[in-house]
Amino acid sequence: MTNSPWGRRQLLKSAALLGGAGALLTGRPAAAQDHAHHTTPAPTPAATPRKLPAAKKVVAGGVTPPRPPRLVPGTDRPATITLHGDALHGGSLPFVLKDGVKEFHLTAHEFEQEFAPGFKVKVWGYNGSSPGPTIEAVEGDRVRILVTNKLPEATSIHWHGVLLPSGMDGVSGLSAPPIPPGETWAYEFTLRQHGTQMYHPHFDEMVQMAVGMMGMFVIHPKDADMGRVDRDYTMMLHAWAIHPGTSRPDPAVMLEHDTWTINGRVFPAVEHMVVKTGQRVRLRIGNVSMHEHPMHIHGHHMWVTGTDGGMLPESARWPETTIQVPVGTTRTVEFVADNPGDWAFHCHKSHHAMNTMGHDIPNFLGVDQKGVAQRLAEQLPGYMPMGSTGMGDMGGMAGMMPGPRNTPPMMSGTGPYGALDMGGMVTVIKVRDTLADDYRDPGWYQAPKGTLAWRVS
Ligand SMILES: [Cu+2]
Repeated sequence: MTNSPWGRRQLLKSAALLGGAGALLTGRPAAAQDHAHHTTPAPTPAATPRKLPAAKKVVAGGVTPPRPPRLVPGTDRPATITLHGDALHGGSLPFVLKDGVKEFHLTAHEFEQEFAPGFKVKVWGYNGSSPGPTIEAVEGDRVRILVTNKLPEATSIHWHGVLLPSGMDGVSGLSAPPIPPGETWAYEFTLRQHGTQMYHPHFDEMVQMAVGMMGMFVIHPKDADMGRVDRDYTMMLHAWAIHPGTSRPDPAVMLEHDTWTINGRVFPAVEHMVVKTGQRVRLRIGNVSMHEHPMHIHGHHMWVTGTDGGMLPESARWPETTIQVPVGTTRTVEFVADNPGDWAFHCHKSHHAMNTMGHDIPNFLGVDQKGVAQRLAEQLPGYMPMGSTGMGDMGGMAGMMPGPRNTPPMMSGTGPYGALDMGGMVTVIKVRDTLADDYRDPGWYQAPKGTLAWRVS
């Protein structure tokens, strides 16, 4: 524990306040004490239900599976690809057609999800995934969504931004009763809009969303020519408080989150987006976390084409390189991938582009701390201070040294040119002139001669 940034923070606090290892001996991270603004206890493990969908495994050794083109059933429109979604349906929830109604089935339950290989988190989600599978349909469809509750408490689903009858809106106690544990309820409505929407509980939402219950709801326009793109991606951003050494998100934390995910994974385990040069690409980004996320694209300009309030008229679209995704909204952007290469796509809050750390570690930047470190190390074996020249080395060091159990290194990506010094809410857009038909991961970009930065002296 002492070698992690968390450990450093704890040790410093302990040394200052408790004269030693007091806080360590309690076994409870100080942040849990600092930020317990609310008294709601962490959810208790669900009673073991008999049959649950298996949790999806993080794709090990190569985070990006092939994503061959797939069509929205009954149309010639490219279906959306939900990052880390299953291979067969691209992360969209399969349905059965019953008397003209598309019937979907979501099961809310607890399971373990690997945010990165070896970093296992006990989440609540749907059908073995957090965020749950994307509900993908077409404007004009009548949909019925069966929701089975296998959680230890009641739940409901609110269809965020979907225009529907009041009784289907899923606000427990206001629209309809909540769904008790063990029961299955149905929501049914006709989609009279198109756009990028979401779903999430509206029962004990502070706890249920904090531990992972959410999903995307993509509605394609009835007009097949409207807003056509070549590649369509869907992702949800989320903020978690998973105290180092633990595996259960702490819903009582209001703002000091420590784990930042794109579709329930942290960089470098976040799926990359693989596109062909010249393609028009759509990114649908949802956020029901407690923080806004300014998502930044490299190498391209993107146009904001929609929100959860609908598609923007062309005259109202504007170009950005960073799109703010506020809390409780979706943002849809498009860009033409006209620049081959490996391009970062990440939250521009630099604390969100890294993995676990305490945010109030003392600032030692520029301080000669050799003497201090030595004296502290005498009292606290294993003590290691924050770098005097920055924290760039820490990812590598934290990656090599044993940290708290079940805690990813702070910044741990490795690229073709070495350490990436990033984690959290980061992924890569790979633009290539040629790709295999199934859009399998082409590997790292080879910079053509004369296009790579070089050492001068
Ligand atoms: Cu962010």
